[in-house]
Amino acid sequence: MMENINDQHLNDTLRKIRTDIPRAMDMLGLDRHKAADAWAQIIDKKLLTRLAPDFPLTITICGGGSSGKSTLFNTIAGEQLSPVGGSAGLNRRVLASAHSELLEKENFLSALFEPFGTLPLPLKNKDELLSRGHPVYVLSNAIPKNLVLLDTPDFDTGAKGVYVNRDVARQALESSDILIYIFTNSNYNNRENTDFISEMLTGIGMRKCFLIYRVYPSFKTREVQEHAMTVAGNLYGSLADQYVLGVYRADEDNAVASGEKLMTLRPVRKDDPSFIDALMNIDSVGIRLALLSSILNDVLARAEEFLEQTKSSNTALSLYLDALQTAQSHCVRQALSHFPVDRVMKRFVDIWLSTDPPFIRAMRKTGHMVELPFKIAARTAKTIKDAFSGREKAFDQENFSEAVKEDLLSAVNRMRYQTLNAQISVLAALKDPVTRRMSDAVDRIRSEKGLKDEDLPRKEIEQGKGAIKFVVSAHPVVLPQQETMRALDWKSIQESILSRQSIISELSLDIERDLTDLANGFRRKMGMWTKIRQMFAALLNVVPATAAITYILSTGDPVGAVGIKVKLSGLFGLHDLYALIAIPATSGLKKADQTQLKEMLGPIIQAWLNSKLIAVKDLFEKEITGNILQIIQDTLKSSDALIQRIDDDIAKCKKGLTS
Ligand SMILES: Nc1nc2c(ncn2[C@@H]2O[C@H](COP(=O)(O)OP(=O)(O)OP(=O)(O)O)[C@@H](O)[C@H]2O)c(=O)[nH]1
Ligand SMILES: [Mg+2]
Repeated sequence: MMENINDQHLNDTLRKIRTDIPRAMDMLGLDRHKAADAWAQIIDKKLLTRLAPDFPLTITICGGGSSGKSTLFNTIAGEQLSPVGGSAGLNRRVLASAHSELLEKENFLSALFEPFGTLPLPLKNKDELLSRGHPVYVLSNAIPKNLVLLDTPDFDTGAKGVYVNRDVARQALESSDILIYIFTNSNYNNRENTDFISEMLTGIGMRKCFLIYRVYPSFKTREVQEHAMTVAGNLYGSLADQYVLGVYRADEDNAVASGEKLMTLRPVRKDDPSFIDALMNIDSVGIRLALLSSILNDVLARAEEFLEQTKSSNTALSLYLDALQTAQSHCVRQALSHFPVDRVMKRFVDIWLSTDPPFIRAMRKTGHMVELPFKIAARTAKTIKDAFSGREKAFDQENFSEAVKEDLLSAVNRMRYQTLNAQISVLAALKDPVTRRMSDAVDRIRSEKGLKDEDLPRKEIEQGKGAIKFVVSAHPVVLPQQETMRALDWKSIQESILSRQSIISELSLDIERDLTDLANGFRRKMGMWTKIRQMFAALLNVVPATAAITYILSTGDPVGAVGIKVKLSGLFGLHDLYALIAIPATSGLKKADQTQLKEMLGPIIQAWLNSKLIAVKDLFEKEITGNILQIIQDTLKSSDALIQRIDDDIAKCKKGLTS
């Protein structure tokens, strides 16, 4: 397993994951926060570096302000290199030190400081460390040749979560291999401090550390040990034994404070070697490989978590797409609440007559055949309309276009509201295949951990309606486009849509063709002209009446309704779409005539509505939803591909590690 860590393929794959995960998260509008950025930093700093396994380990002194970090640094170096003083927060930048043999090696410094993104400069004057700036280095032949020692700024000077030096400290700690944590009696049990260090030690990859307790000489070994164990427990939990390399005490000494002496470090556990011996004997290759493999495992585990988040967001996006398209279907349907039966029928009759075989036309001219005076029939409509009751409303020609306008206006307003709202609320029929998909998506997203409750999609069974109500938050991906749309002049969009109102009532070329095909079809089926006459008689009796009837376009089979029921080709999410043209009881049709009328009108209604449903949907997409739908579809397409690739790459890495 360990040899594989420096494997080139593994490195390349890791590099891909490292760029793909933030890209996927950005693509889906996920907030990367610190988590994903810190993860990427670790990969850059620890896994994608070109360090040879025998490269010296970076050992970093860390601790709260004025805990004695610089004093300890000087103690290890054997001379006063780093400034020490009573006011916490003295050191403002990182100081590195190593043996001259190392520092003189070509490219050593650039490799060492690669994680910092800047080359260090030699320390000229101790005071440089008192102001912020690039890291500096100083030579010290007292430092074991397998180590590079860092002195860091404190991470706790400041107040209320604003720590002046923490970012600099964090950068150094994240790039180091071993930590030396120095604490005092006043801060050993400070959870905020140990939590921060613990994150550095155990966050991604497990690092080992030395504990240095700066303590009053009067403290008994048992007390010192107890306090040190508290610290170790706070840092590593139950794993403390495996990761604490040694515990040392540095007794308070005025000679140290006055700069006359360096610290004296004594092992707390009596069998431990001296601190310097412990440093000298560090198995740097072993520690590096163990660290790299634990970082790699954690990095992959984190990658899987991030990938889960992106998958969940991707699911949420396709759920939103389904909800938006379902909402659009409802609005399109709403725009087609009225059906101009009279207009369609009149045209059909015209087509029928004009496609009559010549001998019938001739007969008609000579009066051998009953004329079909449609105008007269239409006039009777007015007298009949008063007979209708309940939901069956009456419309004449002018009212019809008013009604269409009203339908269209409320449909487009509803569509805009759904598109721009913070959430879509939509009913989906239980029977629709899309409902299953949406329902599964809701379950999957809700089972994800760490999501805010108000953002979670919801579903409720609507008792008695055979439907599920979905409430789906607008996905982050659509927010910018929603903003753009809000800034548009809605009045003029509305006008533009209304100016196209005729697409609902007009007899388009498609419909002309459909009606002609139907006429030919009927003629072929009927054959005998007596039958044809019979049929027209029925039509004439009834068409004026039906012309005045509101038709009901509904989902779900309108069982028991009296009228002409037609199953339409499904709109998105509305597969069970029916149109019903009520036939009033007053029409006086005989049962047989009714059946014939249904046979005749049914296909005409069907052809008309199917073509209108598409026309209105196209209009909505052009004027309202098109851009958002496009953005969602594009994002889904590219994030699907990216997710798949990351999935494969993570699997490849894991396979590489276990083989
Ligand atoms: N009496 C006593 N004072 C010490 C000892 N070690 C350090 N000090 C003093 O504690 C103060 C802080 O020490 P530093 O080494 O500067 O502490 P630091 O952790 O580097 O502090 P910052 O860089 O400000 O974060 C200085 O005045 C030191 O002289 C010790 O063993 N005994
Ligand atoms: Mg210091």
